[in-house]
Amino acid sequence: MKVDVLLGLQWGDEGKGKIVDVLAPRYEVVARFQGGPNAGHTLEFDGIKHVLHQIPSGIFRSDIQNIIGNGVVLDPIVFKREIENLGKYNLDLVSNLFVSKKASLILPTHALLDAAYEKSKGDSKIGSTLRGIGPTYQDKTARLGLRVGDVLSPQFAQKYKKLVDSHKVILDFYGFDYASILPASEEKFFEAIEFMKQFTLVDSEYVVNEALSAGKTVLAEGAQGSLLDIDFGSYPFVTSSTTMTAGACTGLGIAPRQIGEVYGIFKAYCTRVGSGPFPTELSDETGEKIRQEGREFGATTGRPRRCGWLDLPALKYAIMINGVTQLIMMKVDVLTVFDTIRVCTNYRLPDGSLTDHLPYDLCDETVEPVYRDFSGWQQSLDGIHDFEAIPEELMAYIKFLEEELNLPITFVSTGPDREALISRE
Ligand code: 2SA
Ligand code: MG
Repeated sequence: MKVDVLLGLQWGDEGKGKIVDVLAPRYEVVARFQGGPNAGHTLEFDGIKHVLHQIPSGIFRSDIQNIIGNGVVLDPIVFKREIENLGKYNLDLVSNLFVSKKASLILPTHALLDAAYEKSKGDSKIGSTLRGIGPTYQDKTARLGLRVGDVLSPQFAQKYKKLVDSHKVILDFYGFDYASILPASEEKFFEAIEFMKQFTLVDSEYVVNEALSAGKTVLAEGAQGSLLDIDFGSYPFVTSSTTMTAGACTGLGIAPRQIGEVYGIFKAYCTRVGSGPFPTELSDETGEKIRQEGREFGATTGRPRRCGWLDLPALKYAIMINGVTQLIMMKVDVLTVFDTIRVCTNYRLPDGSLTDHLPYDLCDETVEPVYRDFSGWQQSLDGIHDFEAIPEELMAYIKFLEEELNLPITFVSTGPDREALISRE
C-alpha cells in the first residue's frame, strides 16, 4: 500500500480539514507530519463547526487510527484543551490517537521566544501565529530540543529546566519580561504532560510502515501551505517546517517510493495571513468582498486574511515541487457574487518581459500580475452535486484551469459543509 498525501498549494487555509474529513472513510490511518498548533483545520458537519489544531482530521471517524507524527511540534497545553473540547462527542480518543515519541515538544518559553523575536523584527515581522513553532524547530535542529518521548524519562524535569534556563538567557537579551507570565504557564504545562501520558506514545514510523505492510490505507494530512514551506516558500515569510510532499517522508518515516496520490488543495482565489509577498493581493473593495463572502479570518488567531485573485504561476510552482496527481478546488461558491473573475496567468517583470516562474525573491523583485478575465456565473451552487449541472461559466473556468495546470480537478467544493461538494471521480 502507499501513503496518499493531502496538502495545501497556497499559503494555508485552503480547506484541507474539510477534504480530509470527506476522504477519511477511504483510509484506515490519518497522520499529521509537520506544523503544530499554528494550524487551524476546520471541519463542518451536522451544523457544527470544529477547528482542529494538532489532532488529525480523521478523529471524528471511530474506525480511523490518527497519528501525530515525528515531524510535528506539539504543544501539550493545546493538546489537552483540544482533547477536552472533543469530550462531548463521545469519541474513543485514547484508542484512536497515537503520538510519536519523536515529535518535538513546545515549551511555554518557546511561545515567549516567538514573541520576543517578532518584536525585535519591528516592521519586518513575519506575522507568526506566536504559538512557538519557529523556536521549537530551531531547538530541534540545534539538537537541544525536548521530544514527546522524554516525558517518560525520570530526568524530564531536569531536562526541561536546562532548556528553559537557556531560553531565559535569550529572553533577557531581548529584554522580554517572562517572570510575570511563566509560572502560570509552567504549571499548566506539567499538568498537560501528565494528561498526555494516558495516550499511546509510539515510534510512529513503525506504526505507519507496519500499517502499510498490513495493507492498510494511510493518508498524510499537511498543514499550512506549500508557499509557506521553509525552503520553497517566500522566505523569510514562511513557517519553519517542510510543508511539501517530501515533508510526509521525513515527518512520518516513510520512503519516497511509498508515496501514492498527492492531492493538491487550492482555493479558487488566494489568501494569506501574516506578512510577506502576495502578488495578486487586492487591497481594495474586491479584496474586502472576498474576505466577507469567504469568511476569511484566521481559524487559530482570528486575524483577517489578506485576499486576492488566483495566481497560476504560484500554483504551478506548488504543483511542481509536490508532484501533485489530482487537484481539489475549494470555495468556488465565494466567487458567485462577482460578475468578472480574474486569474493571474503570468507576471510582468520590471523589464517588461513576461514569465510564469516565481522569481528568487518576491520581496525585492516587484512583479505585476497579468490577468485573464472570466465571466462570473452569479447563480447559487447550493445543492449541485453533478458536474454536468454547474453553470457554463464555471465549467469554462474549471476547464481552463485543468488545461493550464495539466491535471484533473477531481473535487469542487461549493460550501463549508461536508455535503457541499461536486465529485468528478
Ligand atoms: P508560524 O506561526 O511562526 O508558523 O507563522 C509563520 C508564517 O506562517 C503563517 N501560518 C499560517 N498561515 C495560514 N494559516 C495558518 N493557520 C491558521 C489558520 C492561522 C491563523 O488556519 O487560519 O489562525 O491565524 C498558519 N499558520 C502559520 C503565518 O501567518 C506566518 O506568515
Ligand atoms: Mg487554517
